[in-house]
Amino acid sequence: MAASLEEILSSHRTGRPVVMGVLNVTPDSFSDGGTFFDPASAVAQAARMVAEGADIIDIGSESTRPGSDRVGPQEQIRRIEPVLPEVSRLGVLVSIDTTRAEVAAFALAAGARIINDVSAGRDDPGIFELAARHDAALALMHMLGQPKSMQADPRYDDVVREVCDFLAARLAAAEAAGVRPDRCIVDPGIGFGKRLEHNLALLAHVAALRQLGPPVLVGPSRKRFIGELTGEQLPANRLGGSIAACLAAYRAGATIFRVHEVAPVVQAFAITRAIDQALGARSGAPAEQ
Ligand code: HH2
Repeated sequence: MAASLEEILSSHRTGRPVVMGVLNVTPDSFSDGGTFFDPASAVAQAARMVAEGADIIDIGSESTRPGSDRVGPQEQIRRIEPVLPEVSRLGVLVSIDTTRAEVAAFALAAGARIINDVSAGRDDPGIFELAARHDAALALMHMLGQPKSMQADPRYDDVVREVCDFLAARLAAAEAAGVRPDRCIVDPGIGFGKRLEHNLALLAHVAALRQLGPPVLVGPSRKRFIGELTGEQLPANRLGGSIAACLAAYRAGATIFRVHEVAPVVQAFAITRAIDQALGARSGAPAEQ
């Protein structure tokens, strides 16, 4: 059973892993650019991910890969218009991956319930007020700089502390604009202005982000750090690394996972949870005789 919005927003308390399937309606995304640019293939891919057990479909119409150019709100809306209402009709929770309030407003009117803002409200502060007005869930992600230049020379003194401080400040800004804290999700932004060691530190120290309060979302799927560690050049061949990163982040306290391949990740979590339950059953109170 797919999770409800309330189950997703309380996943950090229940430990339920939530799988968010990526749907890039773009010609140029880093791992699947162009594959789902055609509306019919995008809707078919969403239906496939729903059948595979996705709890959320995250629809994006602007690539944020390193070096990418921005796409204006009108063009973003033009791209999602034939897709988002159809995906919403599948009965799955829809999230809109955008930094622009105009695009998010269109998506919410067409059935989306979650705004996934990789700029955490810095590109367009109107997104906070919009989320508050619609009581939408709001994912706030850390990014150092802008996609065009973020990988040029990312530096931190203490990446985990700086990402936590940034997210705490953005949570406060969202709350000041009327967003309820219990509608927020935080995300360390794997690959967004980070070197290999930064990505690994953030995945290892999700527990520090958990201290902020909201559930933690991570998006390691197919990203460059997996290629750097393994030599695998093709993003589509990075499934093993993607699953390992999700499971490690789950162990550290993350509960929402943004992934390109849903079925293998759902399977990995089914096994992880069954083993966790076996552990709990054995180490719990001894059964009465
Ligand atoms: N990563 C990407 C896009 N959106 N949103 C959140 N919350 N967290 C992430 O880690 C994240 C995200 C980049 O991945 P992808 O959508 O596959 O590529 P592109 O930006 O090239 O479309």
